Amino acid sequence: MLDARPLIVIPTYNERDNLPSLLDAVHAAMPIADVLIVDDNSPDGTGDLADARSAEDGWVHVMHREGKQGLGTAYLAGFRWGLERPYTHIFEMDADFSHDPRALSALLEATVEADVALGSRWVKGGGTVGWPLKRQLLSRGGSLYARTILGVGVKDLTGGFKCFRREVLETMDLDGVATKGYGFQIELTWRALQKGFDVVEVPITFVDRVAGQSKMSGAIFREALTVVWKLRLGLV
Ligand SMILES: Nc1nc2c(ncn2[C@@H]2O[C@H](COP(=O)(O)OP(=O)(O)OP(=O)(O)O)[C@@H](O)[C@H]2O)c(=O)[nH]1
Ligand SMILES: [Mg+2]
Repeated sequence: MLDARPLIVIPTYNERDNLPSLLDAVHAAMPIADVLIVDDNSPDGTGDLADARSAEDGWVHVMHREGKQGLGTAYLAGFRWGLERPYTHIFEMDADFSHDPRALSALLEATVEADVALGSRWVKGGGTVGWPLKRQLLSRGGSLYARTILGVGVKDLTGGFKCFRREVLETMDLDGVATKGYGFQIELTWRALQKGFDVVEVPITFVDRVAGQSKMSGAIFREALTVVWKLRLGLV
């Protein structure tokens, strides 16, 4: 994909311990990509760290938002930023090394045949490292629940390591996306499928975060459970 100009959107909230080495690894894995960090005024100074890096490296861009507003709106803001510029592909990626930068190329390659490539834990060749059985079951069960209600074939609906061809995001009504947490991932994939885009799953090994703290909460989980029904019933 010599003519690709990818943008990797990375939302951050208190990822000071991960960000510098993550940026190194991302750039080593995909030197043709730009990175946009969307920081929600992290109390640990992640935003300042990102600014310093951006001043050094032209491929690093930073968007600052006033306070913690959720992963979903951070991505939407990042997508809009990317669509205002001539990027050909837009990636979603976490800052905590759960998403191995070495899988970026496989995701990009997969969009030669498809419109959206999803990093997937629950297809052959994929999996998790460092996750207790309980969390694995929760994730598998969550995807099975969503897949059954929505009637789609995607095995990992809650993953957040994705590559969209820009046309997909251009076509979707981003203003209509209301989900903030995990449900956001389900909603985006569902909307892409509804628009008739091809979605392919690429096996990834998801590694539990080593540094920093999780932002997973009961509220985020409950939102994901209800959004599936809202999508199915056409309420959003
Ligand atoms: N800008 C922004 N980023 C966020 C917000 N919430 C989470 N993030 C980032 O989104 C990514 C995913 O969040 P995580 O806390 O790793 O969520 P998770 O992967 O479900 O939880 P763990 O498995 O414990 O890591 C990370 O890069 C976070 O820093 C938010 O409200 N705003
Ligand atoms: Mg994480």
